[in-house]
Amino acid sequence: ETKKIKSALISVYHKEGLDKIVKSLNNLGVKIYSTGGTQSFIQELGIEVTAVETLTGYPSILGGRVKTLHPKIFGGILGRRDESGDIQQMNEYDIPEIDLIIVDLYPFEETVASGASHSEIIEKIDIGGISLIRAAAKNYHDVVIVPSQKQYPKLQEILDGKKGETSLEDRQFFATAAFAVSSAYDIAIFNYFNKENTFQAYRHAYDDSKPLRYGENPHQKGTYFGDFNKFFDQLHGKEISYNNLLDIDAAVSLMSDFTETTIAILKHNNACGLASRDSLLDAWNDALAGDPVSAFGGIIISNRNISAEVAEEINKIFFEVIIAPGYDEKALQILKQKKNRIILVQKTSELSTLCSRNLLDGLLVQERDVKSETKESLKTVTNSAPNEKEIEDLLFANKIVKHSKSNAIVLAKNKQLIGSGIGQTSRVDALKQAIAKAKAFEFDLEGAVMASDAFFPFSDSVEIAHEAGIKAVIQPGGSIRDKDSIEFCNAHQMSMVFTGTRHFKH
Ligand code: 93A
Repeated sequence: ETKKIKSALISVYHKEGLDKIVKSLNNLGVKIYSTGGTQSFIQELGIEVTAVETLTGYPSILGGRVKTLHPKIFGGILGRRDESGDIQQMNEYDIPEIDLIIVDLYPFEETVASGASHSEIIEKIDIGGISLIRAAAKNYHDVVIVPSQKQYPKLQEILDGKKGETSLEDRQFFATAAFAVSSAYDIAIFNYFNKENTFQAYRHAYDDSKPLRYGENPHQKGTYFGDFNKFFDQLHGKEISYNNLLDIDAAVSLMSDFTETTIAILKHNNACGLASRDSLLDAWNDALAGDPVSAFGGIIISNRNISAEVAEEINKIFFEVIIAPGYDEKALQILKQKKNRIILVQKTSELSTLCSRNLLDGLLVQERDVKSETKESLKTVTNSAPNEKEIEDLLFANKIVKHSKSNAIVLAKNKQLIGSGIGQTSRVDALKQAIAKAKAFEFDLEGAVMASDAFFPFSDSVEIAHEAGIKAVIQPGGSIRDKDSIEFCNAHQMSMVFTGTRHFKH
């Protein structure tokens, strides 16, 4: 629904960049209301502006701490233009509609960073501005909110290119920006107040916070902020730990790429065993065979319900956590024999599309790696192409390598993980580790396939793979020396496919 801006309230701390906006507003005949310093700035441009005091009938009081906080202003923002009751009250109390709010908040963080005194910092907690932002964003159906200078270019475009007309989509875009600004602002204030950086302070607000017994190590405190119950029902076992959560997250992500009957065993967030089979029992046996040593104390994830028969086998080893969509009653009885064992029913695999982590006292955010390769996304780059069975294994290995810590190499055969090298500083080391593991558990590498999470910088990897008996390779490609690896494969009857997609995971 298109709306035309007819009136605006401007209250900004930093005035730079505002002149152009004000001139455009003036050209469109928009009525402008404004606060103290902003009002003077606009007047100096020779543009007509009404002081908020004229509107409210109150002067700016308490040292400017109360200047816009008034029903005439908030009524003008929050009044719904299509609700007869609101319209009636706005007429009754002589409240003008305010269609556009431009705010630039008191610089709280900058004031903290400047080493200002506590009282100076407290003064810089913007109340009126944040209220204007939230009110206007709440009524985005009727009002345009520009919550910081960052949105000036988009507003300018609307004023100059669209004669001040906005679509509902435009207003929703601004409202989203508004809540981003207001929430970040409040987080900055919270961080200032939470000087001790205690978990306790966080718990005031997060319903879903779960204090953990400790963090990654017993001397570190830890808390999980999130809704574990959204994903799982815990049927049995001890309290979930920080490291359990890391593994559970990794397991759920990994399994989301498998649709066939599959079991994976993870240790330290990486798969150490994984097999896809027609029967779950076979999947278990072959997942375990991948690395029975690492499996000790690991976590198990299945994408099929656990039967008594499978539970009987799983019960033979020591593990921390088991995740499955469900358990047969008898299976549950068997698995519950160990008091501490964490038994989880997975209810959903829908993880948020964005992932974040903390570093350098900041936040690093990215989209989740949800890209997965299919037969169609493979490009054969060697003279010989992989056969059908090899293609299956290549795609299978590629799914595992995507979820393994970089640098990673995964070796697979008959949809079984038979060796992997994980978290190595060189790709060759990852490959050597993968081969060593496969050999340690007496796998015959003849006819196995190799997947790499990123390209091979040199031909050494394919050379080592060839020596081990590997016949087919999957990798993203894209190295300036791809040719060297391809030529070596051609000379040694190996096939190689490129996916074009790198799957780093750090
Ligand atoms: O002290 S406030 O929290 N009280 C208010 O009522 C109020 N209204 C707007 N600060 C308030 N503002 C802020 O004033 C705006 O967010 C903006 O940062 C600043 C603009 O003041 P001036 O126009 O006087 O320079």
